[in-house]
Amino acid sequence: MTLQVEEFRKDYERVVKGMYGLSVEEASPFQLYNALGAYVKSFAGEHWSRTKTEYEKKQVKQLYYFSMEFLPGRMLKSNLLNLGILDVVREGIEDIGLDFHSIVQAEEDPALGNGGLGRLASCFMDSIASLGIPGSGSGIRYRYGLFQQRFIDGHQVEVPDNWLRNGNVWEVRKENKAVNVRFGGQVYMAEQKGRLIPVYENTRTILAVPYDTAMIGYQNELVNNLRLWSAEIPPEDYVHYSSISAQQEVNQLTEVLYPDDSNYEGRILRLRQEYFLCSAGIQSIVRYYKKLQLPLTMIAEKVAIHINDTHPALCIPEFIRILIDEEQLTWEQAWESCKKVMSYTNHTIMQEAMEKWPIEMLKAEVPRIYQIIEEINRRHIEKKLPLYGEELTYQTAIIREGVVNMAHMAIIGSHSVNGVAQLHTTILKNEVLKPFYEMYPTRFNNKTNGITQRRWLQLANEELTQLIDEKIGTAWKKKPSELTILKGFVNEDETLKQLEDVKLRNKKRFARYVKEKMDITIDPNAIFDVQIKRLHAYKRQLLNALHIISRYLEIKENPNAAIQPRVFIFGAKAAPSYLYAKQIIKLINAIAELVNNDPDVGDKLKVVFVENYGVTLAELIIPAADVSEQISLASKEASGTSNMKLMANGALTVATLDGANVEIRNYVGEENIFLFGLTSQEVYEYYENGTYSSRQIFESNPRLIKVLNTLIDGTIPDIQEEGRVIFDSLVQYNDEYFVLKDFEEYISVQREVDELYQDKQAWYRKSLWNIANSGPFSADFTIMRYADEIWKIDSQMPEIELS
Ligand code: T68
Repeated sequence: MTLQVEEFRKDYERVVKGMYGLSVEEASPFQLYNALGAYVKSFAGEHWSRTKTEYEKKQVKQLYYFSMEFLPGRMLKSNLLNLGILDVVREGIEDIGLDFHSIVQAEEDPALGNGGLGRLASCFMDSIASLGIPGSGSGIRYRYGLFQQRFIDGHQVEVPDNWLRNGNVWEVRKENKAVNVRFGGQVYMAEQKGRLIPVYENTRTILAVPYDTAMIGYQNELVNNLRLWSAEIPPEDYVHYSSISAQQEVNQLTEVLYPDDSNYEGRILRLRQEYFLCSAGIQSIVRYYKKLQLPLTMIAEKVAIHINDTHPALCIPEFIRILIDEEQLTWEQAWESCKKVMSYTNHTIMQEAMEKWPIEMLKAEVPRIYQIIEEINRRHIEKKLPLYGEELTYQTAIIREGVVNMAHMAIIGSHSVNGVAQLHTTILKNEVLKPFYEMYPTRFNNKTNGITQRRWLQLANEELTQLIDEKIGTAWKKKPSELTILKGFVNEDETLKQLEDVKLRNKKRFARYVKEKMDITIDPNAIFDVQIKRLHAYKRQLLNALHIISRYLEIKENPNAAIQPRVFIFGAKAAPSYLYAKQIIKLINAIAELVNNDPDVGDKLKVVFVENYGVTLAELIIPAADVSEQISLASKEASGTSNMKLMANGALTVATLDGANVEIRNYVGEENIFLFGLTSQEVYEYYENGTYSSRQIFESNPRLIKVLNTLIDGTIPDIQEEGRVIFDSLVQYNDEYFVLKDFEEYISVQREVDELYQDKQAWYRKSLWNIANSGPFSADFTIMRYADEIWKIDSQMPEIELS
């Protein structure tokens, strides 16, 4: 479909008038946005309906990606881009005399996720549609997204994110596709026609209503679906919900997203949310499959279900429940299908993030599901005991010490377990999930994460995109491996200069934002040094902060020394209950207060901690970054994905050999990345021999003494409590994440960064080299591998060829 500017203008003016009874001149930016959204949705509607019909007619195998979190970001521009009408629409809007940018900004950014895991799910949705893979997402339509972050006196304060206040133009409520989900009560087995069937008593039924959103493929006329479920009182059941408290219970279910990242909170409401998603999703899958009129024992030929971390792992017992209780399959039939259908991605090795539900809680909330889990566990033990002996078998038990281990269930009930970067997968095999690797070596595989260049390059960095197009043509947009052609330009001075100009303009754009929002003036000629990710001790924002303090002290000691100016940019939310992370936020804000207002410092050093970091801010910050901070303690960051986004936008990485940093190093070569710090092997050696002494390091390093003392001697304002806690965590409590151990090397590698930046040509040569090597981190590649190796699903686009 080709759209002409004139035609668009007429249509659009009609839509605005139809929706609001206003001319485009009279409509507000939000109304203009909403009307444009409605227009885009109807534009895609044709493809959406055709895709669905085709899938059904051809009976293609389909993927269902279950995730408790999706972070799609604003959808307007991305949908326009993927429909191939971005330029026409922008031109049409501007012809009318409207401001396209303000229309785009009127959209809420749906924060239905915490961080990397949720954003990965959305990058995957974009790639799945763009590669023509039949697949949909299953998640929860949280009434409130992740809290909005405000700083008051440098402290994080959380404000509810009422993102649906003005409605959501992209979603379609599908009341006719609603299903019932049962909670609580008692269940016992009774014989009926020679079969045992469950009889339920005193259960509560909640209606799960799906809201569908089009996932539009990149210029391929294919539209998949993201289905988010919302909890409601079943209309026929109002008598059971006459009390306010019963009504509240339903409303609460899909009210808020849990704000904990890489941490497990064993709360009943979270368990209910997880089961709600799994039950609603699996019921709707089985209902669809039955429409195809194929035997249920063949379901694995048409259905693949992916479990994004263990949060939706109850898909496994729910799938079994439906097949045996409702569809009368035998246990063996259900179990064999289950393993073939299910696959699971692990996103963390952090013990505190591993989901383990108390038995009593599962029994009370989902009694039938608990029975099924017990049976899975019983059969597992019975089968493996004679083969592997007591110790190993016991280590792999699903139920142990009063809790149900969700990762164990996810591995046992599926055919594939993958980590998200090579190093992470290796650690899973050799350390964290070792007993399982011995038992099921072929189930383990690696799928290094990826990002969609469509959002993170084409949309976020239009100028860089244009420059790349000028140099190598546009084929890279469908075939990201072609970015390597840019390697041929690293010795072309003109290209390097153009790259520098693009970066400078992006930095100016961000500087304007900082001036306007925070009233801080930053110099676009300084190095923009960026660390953007959730605040977590293992990610070591603290190490970054200590480096800033060290620079500050140097400037104070010698105010006239020549020093390369740098702006340190942070974006990070802390889980509301994670006190230590919040204390680090306060510390960084206090450092900002100190250095930004010290006349001795001037432009040499600035600290900018942006409020409310999320997808939208990432789109502004990433194109403006010179340095990408990827400094987690080696072994702890499963993959990281901001590392990939920043690299693709030409930032140079300061990194430990952790997560996907290792693979970035392998592609760009050691001389094009700033490496420092312990390796994961060294970290494990320390764990084994227990010889780490942070106090020793502290006491023998005069710089560290000076730097750490500022936390407790009043140099940094207003951090009496936080400063002491952080100081003690490093010196007194032996520095769990080896911050002090890596400090000196970090400082020295940062000096190399300063030196290199003196030579702009050398800097941008490396920058271009990084961009040229970012193709392999396309989520399109990642998804191709998932589809080929795990889901066994073909693309509907025969011409698709990526490498
Ligand atoms: C992240 N995990 C990993 N978890 O930390 C990161 N956790 O290394 C990786 O790149 C990314 O996943 C994608 O694989 C998370 O983001 C969570 O957000 C989370 C949410 C709830 C509970 C536990």
